[in-house]
Amino acid sequence: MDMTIGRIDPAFRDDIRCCFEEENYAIPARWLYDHAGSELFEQITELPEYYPTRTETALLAGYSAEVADKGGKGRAVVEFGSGSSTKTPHLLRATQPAAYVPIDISGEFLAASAAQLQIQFPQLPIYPLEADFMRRINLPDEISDMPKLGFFPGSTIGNMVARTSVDLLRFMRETLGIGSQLLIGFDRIKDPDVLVAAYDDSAGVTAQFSLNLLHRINREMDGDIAVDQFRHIAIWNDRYARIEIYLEAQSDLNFSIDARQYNMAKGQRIHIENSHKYGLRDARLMLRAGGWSPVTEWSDEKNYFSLILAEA
Ligand code: AVI
Repeated sequence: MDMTIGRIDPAFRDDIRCCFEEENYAIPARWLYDHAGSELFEQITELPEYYPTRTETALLAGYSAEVADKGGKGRAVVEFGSGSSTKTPHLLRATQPAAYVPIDISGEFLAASAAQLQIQFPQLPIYPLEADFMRRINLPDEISDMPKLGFFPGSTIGNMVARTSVDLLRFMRETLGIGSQLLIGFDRIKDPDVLVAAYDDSAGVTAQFSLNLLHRINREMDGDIAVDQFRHIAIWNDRYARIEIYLEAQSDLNFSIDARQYNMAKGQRIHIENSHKYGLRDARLMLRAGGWSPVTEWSDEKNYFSLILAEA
Protein backbone atom coordinates (compact mmCIF):
# COMPACT_ATOMS: atom_id res chain seq x y z
CA MET A 1 0.00 0.00 0.00
CA ASP A 2 1.65 3.24 -1.10
CA MET A 3 0.58 6.09 1.17
CA THR A 4 1.50 9.66 0.36
CA ILE A 5 2.23 12.43 2.85
CA GLY A 6 -0.93 13.77 4.46
CA ARG A 7 -2.74 10.42 4.11
CA ILE A 8 -1.05 8.32 6.74
CA ASP A 9 -2.48 4.84 7.09
CA PRO A 10 -3.75 4.88 10.71
CA ALA A 11 -2.55 1.30 11.23
CA PHE A 12 0.97 2.33 10.14
CA ARG A 13 0.93 5.32 12.48
CA ASP A 14 -0.24 3.12 15.39
CA ASP A 15 2.47 0.52 14.75
CA ILE A 16 5.22 3.17 14.54
CA ARG A 17 4.02 4.90 17.71
CA CYS A 18 3.84 1.55 19.47
CA CYS A 19 7.43 0.84 18.43
CA PHE A 20 8.94 4.03 19.81
CA GLU A 21 6.47 5.17 22.47
CA GLU A 22 5.96 1.85 24.19
CA GLU A 23 9.61 1.12 23.53
CA ASN A 24 9.00 -2.38 22.19
CA TYR A 25 11.25 -1.52 19.23
CA ALA A 26 9.50 -3.81 16.77
CA ILE A 27 7.68 -2.92 13.56
CA PRO A 28 5.54 -5.45 11.62
CA ALA A 29 7.26 -6.54 8.40
CA ARG A 30 4.27 -5.69 6.23
CA TRP A 31 5.27 -2.00 6.35
CA LEU A 32 8.43 -2.82 4.39
CA TYR A 33 6.37 -2.96 1.19
CA ASP A 34 5.57 0.59 0.10
CA HIS A 35 6.30 1.35 -3.57
CA ALA A 36 10.07 1.73 -3.02
CA GLY A 37 10.17 -1.33 -0.76
CA SER A 38 8.29 -3.49 -3.26
CA GLU A 39 10.73 -2.48 -5.99
CA LEU A 40 13.70 -3.28 -3.75
CA PHE A 41 12.16 -6.65 -2.94
CA GLU A 42 11.92 -7.42 -6.66
CA GLN A 43 15.69 -6.69 -6.86
CA ILE A 44 16.32 -9.00 -3.89
CA THR A 45 14.68 -11.88 -5.75
CA GLU A 46 17.38 -11.61 -8.42
CA LEU A 47 20.40 -11.49 -6.09
CA PRO A 48 22.89 -14.37 -6.39
CA GLU A 49 22.67 -15.01 -2.62
CA TYR A 50 18.86 -15.03 -2.54
CA TYR A 51 18.18 -18.64 -3.59
CA PRO A 52 14.40 -18.91 -2.71
CA THR A 53 12.90 -17.31 -5.82
CA ARG A 54 15.21 -19.06 -8.26
CA THR A 55 14.77 -22.43 -6.58
CA GLU A 56 11.01 -22.22 -6.30
CA THR A 57 10.64 -21.03 -9.91
CA ALA A 58 12.66 -24.06 -11.07
CA LEU A 59 10.42 -26.34 -8.98
CA LEU A 60 7.33 -24.81 -10.56
CA ALA A 61 8.81 -25.16 -14.04
CA GLY A 62 9.67 -28.80 -13.36
CA TYR A 63 6.63 -29.99 -11.42
CA SER A 64 3.57 -27.93 -12.41
CA ALA A 65 2.55 -30.76 -14.76
CA GLU A 66 2.51 -33.10 -11.74
CA VAL A 67 0.38 -30.58 -9.84
CA ALA A 68 -2.08 -30.80 -12.75
CA ASP A 69 -1.99 -34.62 -12.60
CA LYS A 70 -2.64 -34.65 -8.84
CA GLY A 71 -6.01 -32.95 -9.31
CA GLY A 72 -4.88 -29.36 -9.92
CA LYS A 73 -6.06 -29.26 -13.54
CA GLY A 74 -8.96 -27.07 -14.67
CA ARG A 75 -9.60 -25.42 -11.30
CA ALA A 76 -9.79 -21.68 -10.64
CA VAL A 77 -6.31 -20.65 -9.45
CA VAL A 78 -6.45 -18.18 -6.54
CA GLU A 79 -3.07 -16.59 -5.78
CA PHE A 80 -2.58 -15.04 -2.35
CA GLY A 81 -0.28 -11.97 -2.33
CA SER A 82 0.30 -12.20 -6.06
CA GLY A 83 2.67 -9.17 -6.31
CA SER A 84 4.22 -9.22 -9.75
CA SER A 85 2.98 -12.82 -10.42
CA THR A 86 6.32 -13.76 -11.99
CA LYS A 87 6.15 -17.46 -11.07
CA THR A 88 2.52 -17.90 -12.03
CA PRO A 89 2.83 -18.60 -15.80
CA HIS A 90 4.42 -22.03 -15.17
CA LEU A 91 1.47 -23.08 -13.07
CA LEU A 92 -1.15 -21.59 -15.39
CA ARG A 93 0.36 -23.21 -18.46
CA ALA A 94 0.36 -26.66 -16.86
CA THR A 95 -2.96 -26.59 -14.99
CA GLN A 96 -5.05 -24.80 -17.66
CA PRO A 97 -7.27 -23.15 -15.07
CA ALA A 98 -10.90 -22.18 -15.57
CA ALA A 99 -10.08 -18.73 -14.14
CA TYR A 100 -7.30 -16.89 -12.31
CA VAL A 101 -7.84 -14.66 -9.27
CA PRO A 102 -4.73 -12.76 -8.16
CA ILE A 103 -5.20 -11.26 -4.67
CA ASP A 104 -2.96 -8.45 -3.47
CA ILE A 105 -3.18 -5.57 -1.03
CA SER A 106 -1.50 -3.26 -3.55
CA GLY A 107 -3.96 -2.36 -6.32
CA GLU A 108 -1.17 -0.79 -8.31
CA PHE A 109 0.88 -4.01 -8.67
CA LEU A 110 -2.26 -6.07 -9.12
CA ALA A 111 -3.55 -4.18 -12.16
CA ALA A 112 -0.16 -4.15 -13.87
CA SER A 113 0.56 -7.85 -13.35
CA ALA A 114 -3.00 -8.92 -14.31
CA ALA A 115 -2.70 -6.93 -17.55
CA GLN A 116 0.65 -8.56 -18.26
CA LEU A 117 -0.72 -12.07 -17.68
CA GLN A 118 -3.77 -11.38 -19.81
CA ILE A 119 -1.42 -10.78 -22.76
CA GLN A 120 0.25 -14.16 -22.15
CA PHE A 121 -3.06 -15.97 -21.54
CA PRO A 122 -5.63 -14.16 -23.71
CA GLN A 123 -8.37 -16.79 -23.20
CA LEU A 124 -8.05 -16.96 -19.42
CA PRO A 125 -10.72 -15.13 -17.38
CA ILE A 126 -8.76 -13.04 -14.83
CA TYR A 127 -10.50 -11.43 -11.84
CA PRO A 128 -7.99 -9.31 -9.84
CA LEU A 129 -8.99 -8.76 -6.23
CA GLU A 130 -7.53 -5.99 -4.06
CA ALA A 131 -7.75 -7.40 -0.54
CA ASP A 132 -5.84 -8.26 2.61
CA PHE A 133 -5.44 -12.03 2.48
CA MET A 134 -4.77 -12.21 6.21
CA ARG A 135 -8.50 -12.66 6.74
CA ARG A 136 -11.33 -14.55 5.08
CA ILE A 137 -12.08 -13.17 1.61
CA ASN A 138 -15.22 -13.23 -0.52
CA LEU A 139 -14.09 -14.51 -3.91
CA PRO A 140 -15.67 -13.17 -7.12
CA ASP A 141 -19.12 -14.64 -7.89
CA GLU A 142 -17.86 -15.73 -11.30
CA ILE A 143 -15.76 -18.50 -9.73
CA SER A 144 -18.15 -19.55 -6.96
CA ASP A 145 -19.04 -22.89 -8.60
CA MET A 146 -15.52 -23.77 -9.73
CA PRO A 147 -13.18 -26.05 -7.76
CA LYS A 148 -10.24 -23.99 -6.49
CA LEU A 149 -6.46 -24.29 -6.37
CA GLY A 150 -4.93 -21.81 -3.94
CA PHE A 151 -1.37 -20.70 -4.71
CA PHE A 152 0.85 -19.17 -2.02
CA PRO A 153 4.45 -19.16 -3.25
CA GLY A 154 7.64 -17.51 -1.99
CA SER A 155 7.59 -18.90 1.56
CA THR A 156 5.72 -15.73 2.48
CA ILE A 157 4.21 -17.83 5.25
CA GLY A 158 7.69 -17.76 6.82
CA ASN A 159 7.32 -14.07 7.62
CA MET A 160 4.64 -14.97 10.19
CA VAL A 161 4.97 -16.58 13.59
CA ALA A 162 3.48 -20.08 13.84
CA ARG A 163 0.18 -18.99 15.39
CA THR A 164 -0.45 -16.41 12.65
CA SER A 165 0.55 -18.91 9.95
CA VAL A 166 -2.00 -21.42 11.22
CA ASP A 167 -4.68 -18.70 11.37
CA LEU A 168 -3.86 -17.78 7.78
CA LEU A 169 -4.07 -21.39 6.58
CA ARG A 170 -7.49 -21.67 8.23
CA PHE A 171 -8.66 -18.44 6.56
CA MET A 172 -7.46 -19.80 3.22
CA ARG A 173 -9.43 -22.98 3.80
CA GLU A 174 -12.55 -20.93 4.59
CA THR A 175 -11.98 -18.73 1.55
CA LEU A 176 -11.38 -21.60 -0.88
CA GLY A 177 -13.79 -24.15 0.60
CA ILE A 178 -13.75 -27.88 1.32
CA GLY A 179 -12.39 -29.92 -1.61
CA SER A 180 -9.96 -27.18 -2.60
CA GLN A 181 -6.26 -27.65 -3.11
CA LEU A 182 -3.40 -25.41 -2.01
CA LEU A 183 0.07 -25.22 -3.54
CA ILE A 184 2.39 -23.52 -1.08
CA GLY A 185 6.13 -22.78 -0.88
CA PHE A 186 8.23 -23.36 2.26
CA ASP A 187 11.87 -22.36 2.69
CA ARG A 188 13.87 -25.12 4.39
CA ILE A 189 16.35 -25.01 7.27
CA LYS A 190 19.89 -25.13 5.89
CA ASP A 191 23.47 -24.03 6.59
CA PRO A 192 23.19 -20.77 8.58
CA ASP A 193 25.92 -19.17 6.41
CA VAL A 194 23.76 -19.69 3.32
CA LEU A 195 20.74 -18.29 5.16
CA VAL A 196 22.50 -15.22 6.54
CA ALA A 197 24.06 -14.41 3.15
CA ALA A 198 20.57 -14.54 1.57
CA TYR A 199 19.43 -11.83 3.99
CA ASP A 200 22.63 -9.77 4.06
CA ASP A 201 23.81 -9.74 0.46
CA SER A 202 27.16 -8.36 -0.62
CA ALA A 203 25.58 -5.67 -2.84
CA GLY A 204 23.64 -4.30 0.15
CA VAL A 205 20.22 -4.47 -1.53
CA THR A 206 18.58 -6.18 1.46
CA ALA A 207 20.08 -3.49 3.72
CA GLN A 208 18.48 -0.83 1.50
CA PHE A 209 15.19 -2.72 1.65
CA SER A 210 15.30 -2.66 5.48
CA LEU A 211 16.47 0.95 5.76
CA ASN A 212 13.69 2.03 3.40
CA LEU A 213 11.36 1.46 6.33
CA LEU A 214 13.00 4.39 8.16
CA HIS A 215 12.86 6.50 4.99
CA ARG A 216 9.18 5.60 4.77
CA ILE A 217 8.59 6.82 8.34
CA ASN A 218 10.39 10.07 7.47
CA ARG A 219 8.37 10.47 4.24
CA GLU A 220 4.94 9.61 5.54
CA MET A 221 5.11 10.70 9.18
CA ASP A 222 7.19 13.83 8.86
CA GLY A 223 10.15 12.19 10.60
CA ASP A 224 13.77 13.27 10.79
CA ILE A 225 15.42 9.94 11.62
CA ALA A 226 19.10 9.93 10.57
CA VAL A 227 18.80 6.80 8.45
CA ASP A 228 22.56 6.64 7.82
CA GLN A 229 22.99 6.12 11.58
CA PHE A 230 21.32 2.71 11.39
CA ARG A 231 22.76 -0.61 10.26
CA HIS A 232 20.88 -3.61 8.82
CA ILE A 233 21.59 -6.84 10.73
CA ALA A 234 20.50 -10.38 9.78
CA ILE A 235 21.01 -13.18 12.31
CA TRP A 236 20.03 -16.85 12.38
CA ASN A 237 18.07 -17.68 15.54
CA ASP A 238 18.36 -21.45 15.74
CA ARG A 239 15.98 -21.77 18.70
CA TYR A 240 13.15 -20.25 16.66
CA ALA A 241 14.43 -21.56 13.31
CA ARG A 242 14.31 -18.14 11.74
CA ILE A 243 16.31 -15.31 10.28
CA GLU A 244 15.72 -12.15 12.30
CA ILE A 245 16.29 -8.72 10.81
CA TYR A 246 17.10 -5.67 12.89
CA LEU A 247 18.01 -2.03 12.37
CA GLU A 248 20.70 -1.11 14.89
CA ALA A 249 21.46 2.47 16.01
CA GLN A 250 25.13 3.26 15.40
CA SER A 251 25.20 6.25 17.80
CA ASP A 252 22.97 7.84 20.45
CA LEU A 253 20.13 9.40 18.49
CA ASN A 254 17.34 11.92 18.96
CA PHE A 255 14.66 12.24 16.35
CA SER A 256 11.09 13.34 15.86
CA ILE A 257 8.22 11.55 14.16
CA ASP A 258 4.84 13.19 13.73
CA ALA A 259 5.96 16.05 16.04
CA ARG A 260 6.84 13.64 18.89
CA GLN A 261 10.38 13.31 20.22
CA TYR A 262 12.17 9.99 20.66
CA ASN A 263 15.65 8.78 21.41
CA MET A 264 17.59 5.58 20.97
CA ALA A 265 20.92 4.58 22.45
CA LYS A 266 23.85 3.36 20.43
CA GLY A 267 23.51 -0.40 19.90
CA GLN A 268 19.74 -0.47 20.42
CA ARG A 269 17.88 -2.48 17.77
CA ILE A 270 14.50 -2.30 16.05
CA HIS A 271 13.21 -5.78 15.10
CA ILE A 272 11.65 -5.46 11.64
CA GLU A 273 11.30 -8.94 10.19
CA ASN A 274 11.32 -12.70 10.84
CA SER A 275 11.76 -15.27 8.11
CA HIS A 276 11.04 -18.74 9.47
CA LYS A 277 12.58 -21.84 7.91
CA TYR A 278 11.15 -25.35 8.11
CA GLY A 279 12.54 -28.79 8.88
CA LEU A 280 11.52 -31.90 6.96
CA ARG A 281 8.19 -32.42 8.74
CA ASP A 282 7.52 -28.92 10.12
CA ALA A 283 5.73 -27.56 7.07
CA ARG A 284 3.44 -30.58 6.79
CA LEU A 285 2.59 -30.35 10.49
CA MET A 286 1.75 -26.67 10.08
CA LEU A 287 -0.50 -27.43 7.12
CA ARG A 288 -2.36 -30.08 9.12
CA ALA A 289 -2.78 -27.61 12.00
CA GLY A 290 -4.39 -25.23 9.50
CA GLY A 291 -6.85 -27.85 8.23
CA TRP A 292 -4.95 -28.98 5.12
CA SER A 293 -3.85 -32.54 4.30
CA PRO A 294 -0.54 -32.66 2.43
CA VAL A 295 -0.76 -34.67 -0.81
CA THR A 296 2.70 -34.35 -2.37
CA GLU A 297 5.93 -32.47 -1.65
CA TRP A 298 8.58 -31.49 -4.22
CA SER A 299 12.07 -30.25 -3.31
CA ASP A 300 15.24 -29.33 -5.19
CA GLU A 301 18.26 -31.60 -4.95
CA LYS A 302 19.87 -29.53 -2.17
CA ASN A 303 16.60 -29.50 -0.21
CA TYR A 304 16.73 -25.72 -0.08
CA PHE A 305 13.04 -25.18 -0.80
CA SER A 306 9.80 -27.21 -0.87
CA LEU A 307 6.55 -26.92 -2.74
CA ILE A 308 3.69 -28.75 -1.09
CA LEU A 309 0.32 -29.60 -2.60
CA ALA A 310 -2.36 -30.02 0.06
CA GLU A 311 -6.11 -30.64 0.10
CA ALA A 312 -8.85 -29.19 2.31
C1 AVI B 1 8.64 -12.04 1.19
N1 AVI B 1 9.49 -12.91 2.03
C2 AVI B 1 9.20 -14.31 1.77
C3 AVI B 1 10.91 -12.58 2.00
C4 AVI B 1 11.71 -13.60 2.84
O1 AVI B 1 12.58 -14.26 2.29
O2 AVI B 1 11.42 -13.75 4.01
C5 AVI B 1 11.17 -11.18 2.49
C6 AVI B 1 12.62 -10.79 2.51
N2 AVI B 1 13.17 -9.98 3.40
C7 AVI B 1 14.44 -9.80 3.13
N3 AVI B 1 14.75 -10.51 2.08
C8 AVI B 1 13.61 -11.14 1.67
